[in-house]
Amino acid sequence: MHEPNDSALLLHDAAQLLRKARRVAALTGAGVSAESGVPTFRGSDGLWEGHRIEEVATPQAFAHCPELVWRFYNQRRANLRNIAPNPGHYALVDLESNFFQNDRFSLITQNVDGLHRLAGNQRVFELHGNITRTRCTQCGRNEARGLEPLDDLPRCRECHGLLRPDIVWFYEALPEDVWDQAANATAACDVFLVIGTSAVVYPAAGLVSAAKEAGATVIEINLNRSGASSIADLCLLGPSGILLPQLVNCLRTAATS
Ligand code: BV8
Ligand code: ZN
Repeated sequence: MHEPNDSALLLHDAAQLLRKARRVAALTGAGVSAESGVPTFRGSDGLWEGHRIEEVATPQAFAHCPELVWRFYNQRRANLRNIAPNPGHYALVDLESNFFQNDRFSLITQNVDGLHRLAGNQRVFELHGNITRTRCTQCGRNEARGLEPLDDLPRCRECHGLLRPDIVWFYEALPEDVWDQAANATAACDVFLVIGTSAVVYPAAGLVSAAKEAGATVIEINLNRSGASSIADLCLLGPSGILLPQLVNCLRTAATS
């Protein structure tokens, strides 16, 4: 694994690897949205109103105090109304639209903010759900609600059951179809980008070693070292909103030279 000695050299190496790749998969975490102003989980020492995220984002917390959990999500929904994708998001759209068309680019995200689709990526697998959708705890009805303000305890328009965010909480299983598509994309890729994630939440973080075992080259982009760094073949340290556009520019230059 290269140490980050000369970022220009590392960018060049990473671009060469992408240039030779047929299929690319990218796993993103909260770090990709950080430069859009979305707080990360563990950067803010993982606390929200003094609660640990792992304590608020659970079915137990929702059963015990649904108001607290809805306050947590309604506040994040409100924050997202003033948030836009950043150059890192658009660089990933560039990769899918101009370099790896026809389903050869798979974007696997742990993020629930919807910014990858908002930026324009098409083939997006949201492992942990999406904060703009609600699900009825009574009839299971799944609704796209955008970022409209919701009640403190929102009710289903069909059966008046209590709604929950359509998000995978801790100790809940990931959506099977989404997981299968993400695992298949990981097994089929030549280059696996792991971007802006501490790689501590499973089973998502397990995709990094799965990619490696399937023979992919793993390239990490992160501000700091993470749980993926020891597996990565290349570690580009820096903000993804800067490094991703630089990487795509390098790839574009390499492709035209
Ligand atoms: C499950 C929705 C079983 C909520 C989320 C002990 C050991 C191993 C596993 C476990 C264990 N105990 C419990 C578990 C399982 C648990 C888990 O992994 N826990 C961890 C904490 C130990 N996992 C689960 O519970 C999963 N389910 O296992 O179910 C099961 C199976 C069958 C049937 C029933 C049950 C469910 C996990 C999903 C939880 N939901 N999100 C919400 O969002 O409100 S996880 C949450 O963490 C977010 O989705 C987030 O995306 C995810 C990971 O965090 P990151 O995205 O990585 O964010 P973080 O802040 O940590 O890091 C940011 C990174 O960005 C940093 O590295 C930073 O350096 C970098 N960065 C910052 N700025 C930038 C940057 N990089 C580049 N540029 C920048 N500008
Ligand atoms: Zn209902």
